[in-house]
Amino acid sequence: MDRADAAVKTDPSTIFLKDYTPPTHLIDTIELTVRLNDDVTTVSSRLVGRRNPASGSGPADLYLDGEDQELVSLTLDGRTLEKGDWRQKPEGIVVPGIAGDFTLEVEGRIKPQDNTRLEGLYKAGGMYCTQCEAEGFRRITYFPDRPDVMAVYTVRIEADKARYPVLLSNGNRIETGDLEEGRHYAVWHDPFRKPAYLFAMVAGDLMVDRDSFTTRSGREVALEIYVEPGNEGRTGHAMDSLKRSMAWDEEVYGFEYDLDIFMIVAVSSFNMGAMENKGLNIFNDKFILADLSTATDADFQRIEAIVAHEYFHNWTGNRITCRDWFQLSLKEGLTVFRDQEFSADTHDRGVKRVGDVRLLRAAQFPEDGGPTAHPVRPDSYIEINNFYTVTVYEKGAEVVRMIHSLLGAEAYRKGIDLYVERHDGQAVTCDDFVAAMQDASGIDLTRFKRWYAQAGTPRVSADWRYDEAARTLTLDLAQTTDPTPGQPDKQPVVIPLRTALIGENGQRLPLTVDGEESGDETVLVLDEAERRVTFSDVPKGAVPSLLRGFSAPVKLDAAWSDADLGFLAATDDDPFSRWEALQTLATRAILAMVEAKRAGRPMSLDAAVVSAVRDGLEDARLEPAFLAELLALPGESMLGQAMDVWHVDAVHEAREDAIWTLGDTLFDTWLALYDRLSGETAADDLSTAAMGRRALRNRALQFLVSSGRPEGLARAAAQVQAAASMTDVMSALAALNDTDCPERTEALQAFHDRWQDNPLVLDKWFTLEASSALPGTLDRVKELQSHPRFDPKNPNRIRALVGGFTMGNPVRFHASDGSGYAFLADEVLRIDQLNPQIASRLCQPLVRWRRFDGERAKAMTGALRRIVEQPTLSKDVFEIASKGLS
Ligand code: B3K
Ligand code: ZN
Repeated sequence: MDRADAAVKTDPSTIFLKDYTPPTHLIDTIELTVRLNDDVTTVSSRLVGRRNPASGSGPADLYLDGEDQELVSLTLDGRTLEKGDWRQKPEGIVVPGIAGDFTLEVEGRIKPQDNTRLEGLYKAGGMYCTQCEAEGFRRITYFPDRPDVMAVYTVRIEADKARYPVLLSNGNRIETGDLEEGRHYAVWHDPFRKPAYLFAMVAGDLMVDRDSFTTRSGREVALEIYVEPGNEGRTGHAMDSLKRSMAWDEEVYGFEYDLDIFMIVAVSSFNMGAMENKGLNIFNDKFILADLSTATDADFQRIEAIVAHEYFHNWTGNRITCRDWFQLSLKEGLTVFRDQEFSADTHDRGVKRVGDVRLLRAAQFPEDGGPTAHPVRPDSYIEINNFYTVTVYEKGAEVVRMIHSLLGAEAYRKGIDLYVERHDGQAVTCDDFVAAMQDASGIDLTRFKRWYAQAGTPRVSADWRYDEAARTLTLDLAQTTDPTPGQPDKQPVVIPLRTALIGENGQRLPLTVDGEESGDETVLVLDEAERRVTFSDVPKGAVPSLLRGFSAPVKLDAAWSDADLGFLAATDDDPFSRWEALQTLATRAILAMVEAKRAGRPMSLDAAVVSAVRDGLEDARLEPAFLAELLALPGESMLGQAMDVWHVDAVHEAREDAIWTLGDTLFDTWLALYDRLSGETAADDLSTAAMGRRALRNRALQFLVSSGRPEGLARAAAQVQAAASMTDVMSALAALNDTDCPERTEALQAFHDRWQDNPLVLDKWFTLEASSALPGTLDRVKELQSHPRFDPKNPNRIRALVGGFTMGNPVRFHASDGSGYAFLADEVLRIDQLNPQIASRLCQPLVRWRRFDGERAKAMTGALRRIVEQPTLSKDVFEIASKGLS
């Protein structure tokens, strides 16, 4: 797509990592006063700064970012600046010729009540709150809004006392008082230097849940969670998760909290999950509010993980931050790895790993293989908000995980200690992180760093030969990475492959690798295009178990026969590898069904899958939570990814048929399992074991319903009615959701009627309606856009209904008449006028058009073209849609 065709009014420019230069000036302190008013809010700031020695000496231009505000006055060292003393830029101003120390005072006016982008200071419901990452602070006041400018903040907030009794900002509250006309103020001081993106403030009429945590050095930290009235009593799980996160971070990383107070505020309109502002995290209320009647087990686990993630940023992100936004994975990849490990330690490690890999494959692999592919450390962007991606987060976490496995836990921890010793209080790069890991361990990570620079998912092939006479097994490994936009030639990366050999009796065998005894599990490092490894003294019948624990984010193509996979699915002691073996077997079988269907042949599920599932069901050693994962068939998009062209309808039908076969053939087993697990677990038991039993019982229910037999439907309908827990209600509704039957209609209606006053629970209903594979779903989605409880501006509502359809309903979204794509284009254009970040995220499914047949691809590119032709398009959507067409 030629940029000229796009007809955007502004020509958004690209920012490059190679153009980075240090800031000309540093800001040591900022005193900010925000006077909140219904019509116009005034913001005054007083910056004390100096010339940055790292950038040079003598007079230099001071650039201040600023957007969407009225600049009232500028005062430099006590002198009011006139028009000619500074220059206006499209997205900021320049004050020229500042040589030494200076004090700059800025007065401006903003209108948070009109801020629909939800960046900067905005109103959500009846409260004011902020979101400054990545570049929201410039929408509050003129400031060098870049993460390598770190200042000490003192913030005074003034507001009407009756309507906004609670006034919060980062750090410690140092003063409060009353003002005239029923107003009041609070002053907050944060002693830690921080970049502007970590600034936060809140004003509202809020309820608070208080608790405390004693750090290991004996300091008492006040913990406060603020919610809107009506939501009190639903913060217990978040508070408990917070305390456990604080203890885990001390124990595993030696990180102790550093202020006397830690606050969380839950807001109802928020662009993403949550934000780690220093001492004052702001959360999407979806990831705080939970109680037994409204939250599923998955909700409880997600809340715990996000609370932990944001808390963990206090050290990995806040104390040590990013030099520039290209380094985003420095804080995000590392912090995701940390939250994944926290959850693994808290629950079942194997199940957690399977879930993380599922997400990586479902979302990151397609990104890495499509037109918006970018490295973990991107080299350019148009709009940085588009780079809060699964690549930067989840692949970034895999990169840190590989460092952890190459170094071992002990050296990794030494690396973390060295990283903190060197860089506490600084804004640094991914190179600095890797250097600390390398220096602390003595392991050369030069080549490993290619993971940060090179986009694309490496493919690893593994082939082997057994020599019976010599008792050797020779393993040939090779890697390649397909070209990605801007990177036609790829180099080999460093791939740690955790490997074992499983003997005929299902046990791990002792390993001799290239003549060296290596225990019964080893990490083979593939850092060239090819590598040959010889295992000696190998008995006949041994099967290699490769990429155990998913030790690298690669696509593995290994020469397993179906019989090998069946064997590993029944015996491998590595949970990921065992799960993977059954997934691979099932994928092969379902793809064979797709082929048969497309060739007009009868299709049926390979008996090997049925017997692998039966073996799993009969294996008494397996934890229920793991068994529930093992028995889940690969999703439609995973199957689509395994094909050159994703034949949406054939994949849907083949998968449905496979589930029906398993439901029907093993009906009595599912029924016995379901009935045995019923009544075994109290609905209010939130232990990991109880969650696992519920997951397995609901897996059985899914197969029972899919069999189409009346006993299955009856059990699902009864489970909805019993409404023992939200997990059981939602699982039963999901099991019924693709079947056109009175049980479904009645159950959905009853759910709606019961929960229509609870927006977060009603979102679950919107998503169920939007993700049903039944025909007519798109019309239903359009109808629900006029539902009285559907707020078309609220990100959670949009994600539930529109996202539920476009991301959660492949067969209807990809309808061959293009209706789903046209609907999405309309929505992207509508939402872009209000909230570009949400619009840009929503647009993503359209850029994957190369994966589909000609007719669909044409309709998808047509929709993208209609989007880029919109003259007032945001940078956010422009970047995604235009890259999607390129
Ligand atoms: N750091 C925030 C994400 C900010 C997104 C800005 N578009 C939450 C997190 O990753 O912890
Ligand atoms: Zn984060």
